[in-house]
Amino acid sequence: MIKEQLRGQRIETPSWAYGNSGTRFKVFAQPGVPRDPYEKIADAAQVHAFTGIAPTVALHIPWDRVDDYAALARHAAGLGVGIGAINSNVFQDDDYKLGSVTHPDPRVRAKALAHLLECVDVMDATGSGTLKLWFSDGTNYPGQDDVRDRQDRLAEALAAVYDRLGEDQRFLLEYKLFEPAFYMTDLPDWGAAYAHCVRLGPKAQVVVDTGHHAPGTNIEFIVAFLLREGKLGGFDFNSRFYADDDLMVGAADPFQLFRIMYEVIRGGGFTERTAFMLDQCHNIEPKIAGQIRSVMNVQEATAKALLVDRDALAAAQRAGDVLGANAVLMDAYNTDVRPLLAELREEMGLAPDPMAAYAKSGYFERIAADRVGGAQAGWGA
Ligand code: LRH
Ligand code: MN
Repeated sequence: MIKEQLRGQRIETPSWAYGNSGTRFKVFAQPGVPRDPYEKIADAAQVHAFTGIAPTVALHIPWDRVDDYAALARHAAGLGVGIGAINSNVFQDDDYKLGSVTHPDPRVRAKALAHLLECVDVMDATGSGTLKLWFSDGTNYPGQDDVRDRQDRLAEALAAVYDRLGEDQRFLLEYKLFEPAFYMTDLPDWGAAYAHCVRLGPKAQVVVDTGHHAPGTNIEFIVAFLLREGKLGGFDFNSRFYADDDLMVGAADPFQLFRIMYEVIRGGGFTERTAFMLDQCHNIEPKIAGQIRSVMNVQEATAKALLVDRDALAAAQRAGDVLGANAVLMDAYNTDVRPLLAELREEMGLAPDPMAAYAKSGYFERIAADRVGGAQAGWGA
């Protein structure tokens, strides 16, 4: 039963994780980095080839802009993967210094909205059903702009995008506590995102980026709450020790990832309606191997969460047996699921250890040798 559920797991990798990334201090280039979306998708296909559970790749526009999106989708299909969420980008243009859809100047707001609508065109062209909207919009000093007016502008733009969505399309609204704004962010937390989505309708849901909360936030509570309301659209998985570090999911806090996946399963969210996406930057570590490790981290946390003895837990909870209930959860968390997953991979026709198999494949050496010249992909900032 658990193997069956794990076999159906679907994790989406982000095209930008295969490109160069860094911090304001330095972006370290790496050998073999893709030069275009076609090569990014080829790398994403490797992650699926060795894990068997990463069949889609998210795109970011304009980083992944091409002349023929249908051809890009066919290229992906030819490699055994599909195009997942389309990510908008209204955070890198000079015009967006004071905001994008919340900017005081209607000309800038119109420009930002036009980009969001262009991303829906990309969804149509690639067959993607999901638009992910993150806004860097915010202010750095009290009084810089009117909080209420900016919310009105944001709501107006979201309504226009909502109306443009097709029958089987939806958008996921992403909140973030701070950065790049350092006083007020227009979509700072799950409550603000949830309120906008409730007002808009069923095609608007919230995405939980695990790096976008204040330290100490109980993220699994947010997950349980949003699931209960039918407003959890998905995740941007990564991990952090301090801020939006975008490290490998489960690397900083594997226990938190387990608790999140337990609430997903308990809340009926372990379905294909929930977008389990990675949103990470491999600033110093090899990127494809980093993605494979990340997919495995989510898979391990999921397997442990599926092992929770729900009946024993419910009985202990009903009995007020605090230690007993906690022990049921910890027993699952402390279970080594690696042998189970190795067995599952063999039953799926895969190598039991994806990291070792990928290393032995020589793919990295090949792309490092082939991908010489041209401009390596990055955040283009
Ligand atoms: C913002 C964010 C958002 C993306 C970007 C790559 O911090 O999490 O999801 O657009 O990272
Ligand atoms: Mn994100």
